[in-house]
Amino acid sequence: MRHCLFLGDAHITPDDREFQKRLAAFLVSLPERFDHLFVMGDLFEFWFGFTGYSYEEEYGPVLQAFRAIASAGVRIVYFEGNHDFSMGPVFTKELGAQVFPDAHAFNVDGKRWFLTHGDLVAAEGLRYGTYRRLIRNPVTYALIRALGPKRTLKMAWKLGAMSHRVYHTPEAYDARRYTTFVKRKFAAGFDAVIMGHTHRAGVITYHVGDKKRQYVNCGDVKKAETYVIYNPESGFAVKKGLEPLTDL
Ligand SMILES: [Mn+2]
Repeated sequence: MRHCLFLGDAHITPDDREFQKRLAAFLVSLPERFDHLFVMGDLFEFWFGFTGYSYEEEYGPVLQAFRAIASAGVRIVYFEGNHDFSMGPVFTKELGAQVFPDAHAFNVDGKRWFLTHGDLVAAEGLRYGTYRRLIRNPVTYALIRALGPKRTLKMAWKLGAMSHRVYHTPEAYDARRYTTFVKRKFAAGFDAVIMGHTHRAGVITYHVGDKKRQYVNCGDVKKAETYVIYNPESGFAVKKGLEPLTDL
């Protein structure tokens, strides 16, 4: 893993044709420049992976770009959010993506990274945890599968609105909760904690003893057009603007 790009929280809807095309044009400029694309969750306003349903109608431009970069050798790593869950065969089979429903740790250039969407950080001790358990359980998944894509998608926009009410509370973005969480991860030996969900991009460096630790958030790739890059020489950096990349 050498050159990585992190993005998320676009909450793309089928109506977002212009943004989807803009993001697609940006994504297809990644091969040769980045070998890993980390989607940090909530890229889509709603995604549930059904076998035999590919979301072409809803998210065609973005999916075509994913296909192009996957076949050009970019490894896609997807951390599910609170709007996109059970990514399913489009991601795991067709795009060959690594999909993580919750959190995962990677060793990169001798450092330990902890990655997760971030909704559970805000959820600790809140009604949000209950909401998440309600959505993310085998019974709900079975019900969604039984409903099928057409009926589920009709309902999804209502569920999305519910999720926004539950998640987008002041507590949900309370920076102190994130600070407490990342410090706990630093104490556990992680060098970097990488998340999304707050829609606030940043690379914050902490000095823990003689070690440098970092909290990285990729922010909102749609409204703020922010994302984060990593390379072994200069580390993490926030970038802004979705013009296709031209420099190497
Ligand atoms: Mn989220």
